[in-house]
Parts: sequence; C-alpha cells; structure tokens
Amino acid sequence: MFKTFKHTLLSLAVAVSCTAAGAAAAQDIKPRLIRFGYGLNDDSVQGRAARFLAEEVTKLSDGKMKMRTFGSASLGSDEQMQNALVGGVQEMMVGSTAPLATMVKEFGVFDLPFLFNSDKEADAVLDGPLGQRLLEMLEAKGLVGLVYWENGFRNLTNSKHPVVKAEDLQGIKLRVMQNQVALGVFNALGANAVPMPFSELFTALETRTVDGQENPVTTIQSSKFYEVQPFLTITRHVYTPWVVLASKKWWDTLTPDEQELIRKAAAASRDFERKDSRADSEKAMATLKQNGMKINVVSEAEVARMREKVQPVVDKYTQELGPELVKELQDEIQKARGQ
Ligand code: KDG
Repeated sequence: MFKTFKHTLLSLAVAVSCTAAGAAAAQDIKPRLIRFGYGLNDDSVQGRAARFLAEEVTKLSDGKMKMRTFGSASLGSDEQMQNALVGGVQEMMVGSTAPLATMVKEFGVFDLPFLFNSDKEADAVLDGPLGQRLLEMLEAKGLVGLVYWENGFRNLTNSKHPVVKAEDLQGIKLRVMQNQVALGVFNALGANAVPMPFSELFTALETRTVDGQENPVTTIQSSKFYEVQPFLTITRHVYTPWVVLASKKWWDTLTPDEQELIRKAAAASRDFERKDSRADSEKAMATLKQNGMKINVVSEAEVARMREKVQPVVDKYTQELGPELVKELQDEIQKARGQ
C-alpha cells in the first residue's frame, strides 16, 4: 500500500517537473544577457532586490535568460543609466522617480512634500491607475516602466546641529535629488539646496561640500552616512518610489513570452523588495542609534508649520505638473487612506 502511494507521488513529481521544463522550452525564450544597474551598494535594499530579480529571471526562463547586476552606480548615476537605456546600450535599471522627472515631468508629483502618511497608501496609489498611467508615459521617451519598488519615506541628516524646527535649516547646504520640486521645497524651508547625483553624495558629505542630505533610513544605514552625519531628524517629508526600467529599444526585440516573463519576475521582485524594505527600516534605525546618531522626530505642530512654508512651492509646481494630475493623486491618496 505504502509502496504504491510513494510510487504515485514520485511519478507525480516527475510529471510536474517535466511539465514545467517543457513549458519553459515551449515558450519562445532565447538565450539573453541582461545588464541591470542600480545606485546603492550591494548590501542594500536595492542590491538584495536586484539579486532576487536576477534569480527570478533565471528560474522562469529555465536558465536561458541571465541577468547580471551592477551596483554602486558602477554603470553610472540614475540619470546616466536612464540615458543608456534610452540609447539601447544597457537593458535594465532601477532608479528614483526624481531624476525620471527630467524626462516625464509628471513624475515630479512624488517630490511634493507631505503627501503620503503610510506605505500602504503609497502601494495603493503606485499600483493603481495613476501610478500605472505614469509608467506608460515613459514609453514615448524610450523607457518601459515595469514596477515600483520602495525607496521610502525620506528624513534629514546633517553635520551641524539637530533640526527641531524649519529655522534650523537656515544656512545648511543640503544635497537634494536632481529635480526642480525637491530644490524648491528645501529652499523654501530655508536650506541652501544643492542638486547632486546620489553617486557623489558620500564624498560631498565627508568633505563638507554639503552639510546634509535627505534619504530613507535604509539608505542612510546601507550607505553608512552615519559615519559623516551626526544628526538625524525624522520628518518623513516625502515618500520616494523607485522604478524598475527597461530600455524600450531592447524591450521591443523581446518575444511576447520573454516580455511576459520579465513582467512576472519584476512583479515578484516588487513584492519581495517592499517586504525587505519595511523589515530593513526597523533594523536600520537600531543600527543608526548604535552608531551614535543623535535622532529627533519633528513634532506634528512643526510639520504643520513646514507645510505652510512650502505651500507656495507646492502651488507653483501643482500648476507646472498639472492641477488635474495633482488633484487625482490627492484623491487616490484619500481613497487609500479611507480603506
Ligand atoms: O541610485 C540610487 C538612487 O536611485 C536613490 O538612492 C535615489 O533616493 C535617492 C537619492 O537620494 O538620490
């Protein structure tokens, strides 16, 4: 009796694995090498998700498609990689929405301050109609937007003093991502905002070329900013998404089966990355404390004051980005907040 059951189980397992292999073989999948670039170092949320994506592509293609990941901006800054994808000299990357706004200005909406209250709201908006429509707008610029990963809620660090109120930003040279909204917001808060590629940031902090920067705690930890930034102020002033991108020139050479496979792997990487990012945030805070960062949380009353100070900038960029788009974003957020 047991023998028959075991035999049946074994033959079932063999049948299933043959079917899977057969399915991969039946799909129109060709041997390909994909170069995937990212800006953080290998031991970061981005690095782990990039390796997960590479493994997923290999698994789903039965080893036919291989993805090599290149971290620490070794293939260039986000903007340089964006241009390489447009030119078809690099296949894939992940980067922030902020530099993307230089190609599709509507991505600048994610740099408007104090929009999201939670990652749940961000997921709902990014994976909903608005977020997906923004991705589709990239195709006209030579990019294919596949999924959003979580960069996260941004916080301030600096080497001068704690930032308890907006006035404490006066005279602080603060590195910001390279887009007009981020620049306008921090100048309005009283800082001296300095746009700069992420790849140059650690050295700029170390040499005091800039006094501070703003990023999620996972990035502050994995990039070891605590070595050159004694003060951390929890503001959660912006939620930045990352976008997993493919070169449209390259994408259009793929068969429908290959495109479907990449989309499936990208969706799995999104779910993996968001889970890892949220788990890593808690660990990162503990590491920053252990490494001596002096941490303060900006009060709700102060956030309200900051909102007031940046309102003229928000009004200006709402007009430039499109009032209907900003209204739609705010409505989508409210809907997600209500769920
Ligand atoms: O390549 C790294 C960047 O995509 C990411 O860290 C963007 O948050 C970012 C920043 O500050 O540039």
